[in-house]
Amino acid sequence: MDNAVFDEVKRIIQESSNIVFFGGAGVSTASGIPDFRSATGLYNQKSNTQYSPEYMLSREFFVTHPDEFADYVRENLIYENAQPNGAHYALAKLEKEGKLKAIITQNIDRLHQKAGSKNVLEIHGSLYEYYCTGCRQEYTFEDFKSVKKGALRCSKCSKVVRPDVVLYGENLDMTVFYSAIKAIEEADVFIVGGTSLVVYPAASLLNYYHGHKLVLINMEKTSADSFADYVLHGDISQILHDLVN
Ligand code: CNA
Repeated sequence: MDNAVFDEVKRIIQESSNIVFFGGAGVSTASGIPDFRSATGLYNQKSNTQYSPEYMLSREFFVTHPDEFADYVRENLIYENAQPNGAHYALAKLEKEGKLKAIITQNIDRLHQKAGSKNVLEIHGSLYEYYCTGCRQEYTFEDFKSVKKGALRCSKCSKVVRPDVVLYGENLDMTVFYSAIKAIEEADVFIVGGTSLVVYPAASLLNYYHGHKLVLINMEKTSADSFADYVLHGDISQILHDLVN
């Protein structure tokens, strides 16, 4: 990692009171939750089904195979005992100090909130909220967990209960997405990290930043390296911790 860039980013974080963070699965890998696209990610792991993980996380698969979908979520996405890491805590600290205005996350693991962050915009939803696809009755994670195999069915209308996450082929909640755009448009420093920036429309959020302090922190190169103002390659849990403490 480039020490001069690190020192410069540390300085701009110290001087700013309007930082916005946008992150993805790489923010939580140090907490033991695999991402999708790294060598050790979910997309590269062997599975005992004929379907690709991408397809199993699509609206089409959910609608046609609700029980297999629920089993896949239970076995591969839920890490109930995972704890926040240095990245989550560093961002929570910046918010507490009045320096960070919003966290925009593609993650569905609730670890930012576990670390104490308050203004978290979950653009892909959360695995810890559930609703009935028939009557929209809300259910809890505990309800979902109480079923050991297959999907939870609604006690009122018997339809399938699903996690409140955005699947491939589904639209984002535009209220949350517009709040994310507004925060980015108003940001002084925009830190983007732990994301491959290949999932749209999430990745298009970078287009809404108009400043000159775009900081990119990622293990591997991304398509945004060429236009970011500062690029730091490495483990974001360590880098954000070191930048903030
Ligand atoms: P991705 O496409 O799997 O990319 C992850 C990126 O993070 C890669 O570029 C890695 O190089 C990088 N990375 C991995 N570990 C680290 C680390 N320790 N430090 C720095 N960089 C690291 O994931 P994206 O978030 O870009 O894709 C969006 C998907 C992934 C969203 O829809 C999420 O819901 C989904 N996802 C979420 C979780 C979670 O909630 N923790 C886990 C897995 C996937």
